[in-house]
Parts: sequence; structure tokens; C-alpha cells
Amino acid sequence: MAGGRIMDEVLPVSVTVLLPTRNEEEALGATVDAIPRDWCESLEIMIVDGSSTDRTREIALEKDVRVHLEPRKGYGRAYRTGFVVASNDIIVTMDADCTYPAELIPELVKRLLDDDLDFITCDRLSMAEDGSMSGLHGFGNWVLSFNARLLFGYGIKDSQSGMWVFRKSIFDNPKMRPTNDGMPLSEEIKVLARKHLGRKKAIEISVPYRERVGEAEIHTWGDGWKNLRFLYAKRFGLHRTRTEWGPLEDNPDSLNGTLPEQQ
Ligand SMILES: Nc1nc2c(ncn2[C@@H]2O[C@H](COP(=O)(O)OP(=O)(O)OP(=O)(O)O)[C@@H](O)[C@H]2O)c(=O)[nH]1
Ligand SMILES: [Mg+2]
Repeated sequence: MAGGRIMDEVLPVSVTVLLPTRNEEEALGATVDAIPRDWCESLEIMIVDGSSTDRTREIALEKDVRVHLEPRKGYGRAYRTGFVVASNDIIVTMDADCTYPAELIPELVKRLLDDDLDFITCDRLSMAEDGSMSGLHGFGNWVLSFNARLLFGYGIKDSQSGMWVFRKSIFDNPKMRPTNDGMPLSEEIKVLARKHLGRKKAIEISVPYRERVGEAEIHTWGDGWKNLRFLYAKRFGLHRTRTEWGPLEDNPDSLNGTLPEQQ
């Protein structure tokens, strides 16, 4: 990817970069700063914040990032709200911890448009940088991705990647709406994409992956086990949806320059 000017053309699309956050004060600023500007018609950057107790929301507001509160816990829960409240036609997701290559967003969106795709998931395993994934996480990832391939035969290398680029309209089909409120949403969305959009419209692209900034919330064994259990439950139709698709009705919604009283 060339440095400096990101792209010669302005892509004729509107894009929302959606970041779930829970206590990411150390990394959110840098994650937001790394997102290229002025390469598409309209760019919204927003966080779906899960009741962070640090300065995450303040930092977002300082950087003109839209803040949506989702008090219900969980990575998947944040996305199941964010996917509905995101304003724009194309959604790009990333963790707010500087691990994913934000500088590639314009190229990835361009690829989606040029190849008339519906969904891109970014594989981190082929190009992971030193220190980005501990041996245990790397192994866990391999186990989960292996099981996902075994159960669904959908041929995705990195079932746990959290960087996706897709058209919001994929959720017009209710079957495309992921149901899991936790980390397993990541593998679920890829299974659904391959199943309902097909291999031609839902593809995987390799991207670099970097060392995390700030402390992880992930519980290696607990999350790994939940992910594995979910794969089997999903495959055999045993999973349940615990909460509704979309935001809470009486949600405070986006904060426009103000922070709620601290509890
Ligand atoms: N809103 C919300 N966001 C969450 C929650 N749990 C995690 N996140 C965010 O979701 C993203 C993914 O979580 P991570 O802790 O990075 O999980 P991970 O990428 O599997 O673990 P690392 O490899 O250590 O980064 C981060 O931006 C978190 O801040 C939650 O309960 N609610
Ligand atoms: Mg992460």
C-alpha cells in the first residue's frame, strides 16, 4: 500500500467504521487516528461502548467520534446494536486496540465495490506480526478455525478475525443477522456470510496484524471454550438468541458532545 495520499479518487459511497469498546483508553485514540480520511463521500467513525469505566468515551468525543452506549455486556452484543445504528451503507469493523491495519480500509472498501462483493473478512493468521498473538492464542485460533472448517466446510482461514468490510444491506435478510452476544459472533458472522451470500460474494483477504495496545479483556480459556461450544451448538441448531437484534428502545443513544453523569 502506498503511503501519503491514500487514493486518487473519492469513492462514491458512505462508510461507517464501527469500533466496539470496553475500557480502551490506552488504544482508542491511536486506533481512530490511524483511520484514513477524505477517501469516500461520507465517513462516520463510531464506538459502541459497553459501559467503560475509564476515559474511553471522553477520548471518542474529543476526536469527534460518535458514541453509542450499549450497556448490555459482550462483544457480540455491541455489534448487534452497532450494525443497526450505523448510519452508512458500508460498515467496517475493527477492535479499538490498534491491532488491525486501519490504513487498508480504503483499499478494502474499493475492493468490495470493484468486485461487487457483499462481505470481506480479513485473515490475520497468514501475515501476523511478531508478538501480535501469543503462542496460546495462536494455537486457540487454529483449533477454532479448524473446527469451524470441519463443521461448516466454509473454507475460512481465520474464524476469529474481527475486521470485516461489508454492505449494511446484508442484514435486510433476517437470516444474516448474527445471534451471539459474545466473542462467538465473530465466527458466526463468517459462517452466515458464506452460507447466505455465497463464496463469490463473501471472501477472505489476508492483512497484517499487530501487537495489542492496552490490556485485553479476553479470557483465553473461557472465551476459547465458549467459541468452540458455540460452533457445535450453531452447527446442530442448539443455540438460542438471548437478546433482540438492534439497540435498546429507551437507550440514551448517541452522545453528541456530552457525557452522562458517572455512576
Ligand atoms: N461494547 C463492548 N465492547 C467490548 C466488550 N468486550 C470487548 N469489547 C471490545 O471488543 C474489541 C475486541 O476485544 P479484545 O479484548 O480486543 O478481544 P481480542 O481481540 O479477542 O483479544 P486480544 O487479542 O487480546 O486483543 C475491543 O475493542 C474491546 O474493547 C463488551 O462487553 N462491550
Ligand atoms: Mg483485540
